[in-house]
This record gives sequence, structure tokens and C-alpha cells, in this order.
Amino acid sequence: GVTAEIMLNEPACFAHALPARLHASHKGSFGNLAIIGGDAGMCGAPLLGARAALRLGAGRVHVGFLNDAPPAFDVQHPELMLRAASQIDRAAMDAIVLGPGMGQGTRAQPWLDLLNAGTPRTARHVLDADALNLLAQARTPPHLNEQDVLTPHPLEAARLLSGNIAMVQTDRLAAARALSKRYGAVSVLKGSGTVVAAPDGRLAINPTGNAALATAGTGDVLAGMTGALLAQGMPGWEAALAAVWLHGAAADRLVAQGAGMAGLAAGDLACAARAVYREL
Ligand code: B4P
Ligand code: MG
Repeated sequence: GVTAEIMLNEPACFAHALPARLHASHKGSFGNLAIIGGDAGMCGAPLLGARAALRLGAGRVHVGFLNDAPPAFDVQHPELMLRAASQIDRAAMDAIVLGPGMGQGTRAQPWLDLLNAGTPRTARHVLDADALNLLAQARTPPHLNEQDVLTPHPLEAARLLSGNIAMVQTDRLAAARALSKRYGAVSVLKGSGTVVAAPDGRLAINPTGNAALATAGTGDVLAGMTGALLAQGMPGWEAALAAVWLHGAAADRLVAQGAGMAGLAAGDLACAARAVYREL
């Protein structure tokens, strides 16, 4: 029905679930995150997500590249552990982000297949970009749950719903709800007024963010931020709400500080998101 309450996403919706940082903690307390993607020519996408994940407190951040020549390390953040995707210890991960710069080649599909029922997994997953396009083409959709998060923009959402962009944008709430129902995961329908839906019917509209975000790579940053919060143990619903809110608030802050609506670089968001986070 249409009676479900629609929430406005604000810190009160997720603050109770933000990871605590006890004095006697160590990096293992904050989770292992892997970002899988970076096919040839698209190495920057998973790096943007990984850098943002560091800034949101993930304990260890790994990047698994699908291309043949992964960079040895990230000059900006040598804290990141870069390797071939095939070398990622999947069982050791608390969260995995699939999709940034992943392409749809033969090395990408097996990561989707690993989500099929019957294959054991411990990591909670964020599916973004080409992982969503592969999901849309899957004959038998993999087994997802309310701890997993899908982050489609309207075109990706249209593919996932076997529809078109107009259909998605005409009723974004219904589209987000349908995504969560069909795939069983939390869904984040991106764009101006991002909608977050849970499989149990919860719906929220996000008020933060602005058109400065309409630039390449900002989606990769959001996926990394979401993965970082999942890796630290936040439930899927709260992790999605927090990541979306902080991502938008970071852009709002940069614009308020004079960055302008044009020319934001997606990589600028991570530190701004961390500053906003600190003040919660
Ligand atoms: P892709 O080539 O798949 O783009 P991408 O790599 O996924 O880019 P990225 O990861 O950086 O950005 P994303 O959108 O994931 O294809 C883009 C194509 O899809 C377009 O050429 C278009 O055809 C179609 N498409 C995409 N978005 C569309 C839309 N809104 N309407 C119609 N067609 C669309 O993530 C961007 C991030 O920035 C999200 O978090 C988003 O919420 C945020 N953002 C962007 N604009 C915003 C705004 N005005 N206000 C608030 N937040 C905004
Ligand atoms: Mg994207």
C-alpha cells in the first residue's frame, strides 16, 4: 500500500548506530573492507571509494583490481592495500563493495556468482555501477539480504526494474521500494533527493547534497563510504542512511565554503565528509 511512513533522513535516523570507538580498540575492531573493480582504464574508481572509506574509519581497506596491471600502491594513500582481485581473501572481509570501474568482463561475473545461494559468505555487500548492470542481467538473481546495499543511479535502477528512466523518475519512491522488494536488499536510488528503501518497506528521502555532486566519481565515493560503515558493523539501513546523508552534507559544506557548484572533484568529498562526521 501507500500508507507506509516516509522519513526525512537526518542524523537522528542513524546516529544511534554509528560505530563507537572505544579506547582499547585496534584496527581489527573497525573491520576489513575490500573494494573490487578497476578494470583496464578504470583504476581510479575503486581508489576513490577506498580513500573515502579510510576517512570514514574502516580499519583496513583493500582494493582488488580486475585489470592485469594493478598499481603497486596509492601515492595519495599508501595505507591502502592494492592487489589483483583474485588475491583478495574474501573470507576475511567484513564488507565488500562490488562495481566501481568493474566493467562487465569475464573477471567481473564470478564476483556476482559468489553471491548465489549455497556459496557461504560472511561479508556484507554494496553493489554499485557495473555490478548492478550484471545483477540486472542475471537469470537467477543472487541471494541478497537487508544487510546488503544497492546504490543505483536512475539508469541503473531502470535496468534493474526492467523499465526506463522516465518510469523511475516519475515515482522515485515507488521505484526504490520496488528495488528493495525485488532484490531483498536496502536500495539507494541516487540523484537529487536520494531515496533509501528497505525490504521491510521503510522509506527515507535525503535532504543533503546539491548539483555540485553531478560529476564523475561521486558515486564511487558514496559506495566506499557505505562499505566503510558496513565494515564497522552498522546495519544495512543505518549505514545507507548515514553514508547518503554525510556524502550530501560534505558537498553542501564544500559549496558553502566557496568551492562553487561547478568543478567539485569527487576526491574532495572524503575529507569534508570526515569533518561533518566528526561533528555529529
Ligand atoms: P555512468 O557512466 O554509469 O555514471 P557513473 O560512472 O555511475 O558516475 P558516478 O559513479 O560518478 O555517479 P553516480 O551517478 O553513480 O552513467 C551515467 C549515465 O546514467 C548518464 O549519462 C545518464 O544517462 C544516466 N543517469 C545517471 N544519473 C541520472 C539521473 N539522475 N537522471 C537521469 N539519468 C541519469 O553517482 C552520483 C552521486 O551524486 C550520487 O550520490 C547522486 O545522488 C549525487 N548527485 C548527483 N547529482 C545530484 C544533485 N543534483 N543533487 C544531489 N545529489 C546529486
Ligand atoms: Mg556510479
